[in-house]
Amino acid sequence: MHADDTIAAIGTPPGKGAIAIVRVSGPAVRELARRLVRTKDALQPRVATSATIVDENQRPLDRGLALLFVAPASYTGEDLLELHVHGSPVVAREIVRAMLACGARPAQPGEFTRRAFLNGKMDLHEAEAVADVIDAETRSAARAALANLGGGLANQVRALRVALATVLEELAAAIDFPDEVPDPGQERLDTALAAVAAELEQLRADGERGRLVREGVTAAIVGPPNAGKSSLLNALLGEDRAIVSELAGTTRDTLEESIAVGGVAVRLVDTAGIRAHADRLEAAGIERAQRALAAARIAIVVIDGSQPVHAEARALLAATRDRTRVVFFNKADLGEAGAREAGVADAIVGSTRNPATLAALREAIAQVGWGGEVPDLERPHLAALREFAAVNEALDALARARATLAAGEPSDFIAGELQTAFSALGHVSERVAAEEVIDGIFARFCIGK
Ligand SMILES: Nc1nc2c(ncn2[C@@H]2O[C@H](COP(=O)(O)OP(=O)(O)OP(=O)(O)O)[C@@H](O)[C@H]2O)c(=O)[nH]1
Ligand SMILES: [Mg+2]
Repeated sequence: MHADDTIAAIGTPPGKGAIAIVRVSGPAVRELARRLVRTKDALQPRVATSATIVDENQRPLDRGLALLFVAPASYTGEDLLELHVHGSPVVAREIVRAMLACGARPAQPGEFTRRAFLNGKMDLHEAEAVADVIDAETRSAARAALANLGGGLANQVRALRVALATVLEELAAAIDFPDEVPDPGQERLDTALAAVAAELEQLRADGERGRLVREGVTAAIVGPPNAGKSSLLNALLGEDRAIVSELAGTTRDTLEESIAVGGVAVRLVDTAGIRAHADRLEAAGIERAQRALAAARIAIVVIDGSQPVHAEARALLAATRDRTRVVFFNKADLGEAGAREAGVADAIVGSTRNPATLAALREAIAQVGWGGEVPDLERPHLAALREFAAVNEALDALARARATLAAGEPSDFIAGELQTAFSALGHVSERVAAEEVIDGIFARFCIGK
């Protein structure tokens, strides 16, 4: 499949930088290179060549490096030219403008990668991994995305499909030629299906871990006014992000910042102190706090532990009892009377000013949030929801097939279920997807990728 138009875009982020990269891909690339790139010697594929870039009227725009890739040995599978120029947004824009003047058109977000997909350079799983590498907020997320670059997942799932197809063929042969081909036997069938199911379970479990490191979790910092919620946000963040004051009701709006805890991005949401008697403005803040609490995966309940625990704090402790939460009694430097009296198991008693308390809180967040440190994910794993859906469908069908066998039904009864599992897995391993799925994937990309 070859596009008949040529796309151009700046591949580096907007703003000043050391280098800006302009990319252009498509059938007109070599013609564009002839018109816009002046070099001493002819451009050789894959050789970085010092060049003067000129506009459509041959006026010099910049000096830089030109890199030509010839189809199909390029990222997009088409002729592709990269110009590395000085990192001025004006220069890069002028070069793109000259390319457009010579017949190229501006690239859509993700269009280079989309062409790579259409030209068979990568499957959808890998295309999404490209977006995930770019979106990664933590080192673990980047590692996990990297594990998905390369066709590893498709190959693994394809092998599982072959295993299912072999079982289906054996069943078919036994049905068609009952005299020559023996029935495969319940035990042998179950062993084969169990092995496929176990591998799918592993892909799914790794996929859940991948989603955690990729997407991170949200933790709402909630508690009565003046408990030290904003102080906690600032301390965990290591900067004075939120306003802190001795006045109750300082924080009105929710405020969100990300930190990395044990390889996982944690979005901390500081909220307004929750109390019953509040003015209108404060009440609006409290409502937002309640919403943030409801939406968060983890509740960090902050209470002034140096004072007797009053009704509002008790109500919040009761309301979050069945949630994934960390209870923190703050201001231990002033006393621990309240913390002792409340008697909450696993509560952390300490101070936002004490580094040991902060370390304990980070540890507790990782423990309640996802069971501790997340090891890096270095195997290919499920990433997109449609991949999870396909594997779930296959696992369900396999479970039904195994139940049928266990119930002593004739083995050809399971053929339909195996067919279902086989087709479902095709959505992961084969390059088939509805146009809107493809559109959805590439809409995530930035322009120039
Ligand atoms: N002694 C002591 N004071 C603290 C500690 N942590 C915070 N504070 C103080 O407690 C007061 C309230 O802190 P904030 O972080 O603004 O409390 P908050 O929970 O965000 O309050 P609201 O936004 O009003 O709901 C400030 O004067 C902080 O300096 C601590 O560990 N020990
Ligand atoms: Mg506050």
